[in-house]
Amino acid sequence: MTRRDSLRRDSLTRYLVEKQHVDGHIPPQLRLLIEIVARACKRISFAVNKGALGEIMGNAGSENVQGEAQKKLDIIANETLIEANEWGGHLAAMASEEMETIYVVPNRYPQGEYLLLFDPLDGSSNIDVNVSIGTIFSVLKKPEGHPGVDQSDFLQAGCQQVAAGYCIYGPQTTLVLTVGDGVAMFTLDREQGSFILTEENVRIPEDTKEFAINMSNMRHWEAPMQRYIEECLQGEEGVRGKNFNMRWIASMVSDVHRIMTRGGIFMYPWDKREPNKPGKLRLLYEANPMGWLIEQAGGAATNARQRILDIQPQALHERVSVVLGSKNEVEQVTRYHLEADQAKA
Ligand code: P6P
Repeated sequence: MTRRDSLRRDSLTRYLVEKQHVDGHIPPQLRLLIEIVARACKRISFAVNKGALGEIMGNAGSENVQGEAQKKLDIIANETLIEANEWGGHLAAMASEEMETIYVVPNRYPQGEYLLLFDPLDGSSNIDVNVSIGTIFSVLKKPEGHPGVDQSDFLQAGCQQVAAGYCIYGPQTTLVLTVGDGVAMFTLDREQGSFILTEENVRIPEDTKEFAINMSNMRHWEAPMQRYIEECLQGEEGVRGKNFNMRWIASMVSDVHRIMTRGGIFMYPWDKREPNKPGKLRLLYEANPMGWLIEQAGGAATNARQRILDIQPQALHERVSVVLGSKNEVEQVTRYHLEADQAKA
């Protein structure tokens, strides 16, 4: 490797240009979209990092479509993504956890062929306690064959995504991205103001000894989920023959980033507190983008019974159970649920 190569740190722009020209993997409009989302995430990162100095902490005094209290930063992040993307000519519409209906690009701007979905600031309950949070995004192509755009255009299975990623606002601000040929990580260089490629071809170990779940809900889970966790807790004396460690940050982006970095399994299962809800997390702008990233890194993602990316959405803010991470552990949890279903049948 020459000195120049050893010093070379590809920027996000260079990485995307090479994907566009060298691999022919992403069209110019999709490259533009990803770069604009990255710039919006950079602005969100600067706002988040201001903390109490920025008059941006605490609740906004409003609720989102989920009935959850909105943080001031939830609204700032949402508006940042809308304003950054609406004029560029690459989008037809956007959907957000913070907006009940889709946001159609105003007629005063050129219309594009892509749909952008996002959770603008996931884990925002952690903002006031200075724990890492993040932005999650997913990109679909608008279905052809009809003029205009409506909510039904967003109801596509996760396997239809053309790009997905998240940006974690922690000790470092890191953008994690896939366009369908593996996962790359870009760390924000605050001096230059640009995202620099710091990891390529991310791989998740197929086995793990670390699980992430909110244990306080254990009594509410289905029996197969209780069985899996009980076996983990039995450690090397139990049927698993190994000791497990537990993590729960209550910030999906942070828990997923740990898994992308060193493996693990993350679960947010159905529970009987709200039996009509399949889970807490949202399919279109949380489970689908995270599920694709995990699969692209060699992991697996199911709703405890089927592959998340195969689920056909019925509603924009549809919820789903989530089991994702190291392949062999996800398969074990899924197998327990399917065996329990068969035993009931
Ligand atoms: P709980 C954050 O509100 C979130 O949507 C995910 O980021 C996180 O994994 C989960 O909810 C935490 O939920 O019930 O443990 O607070």
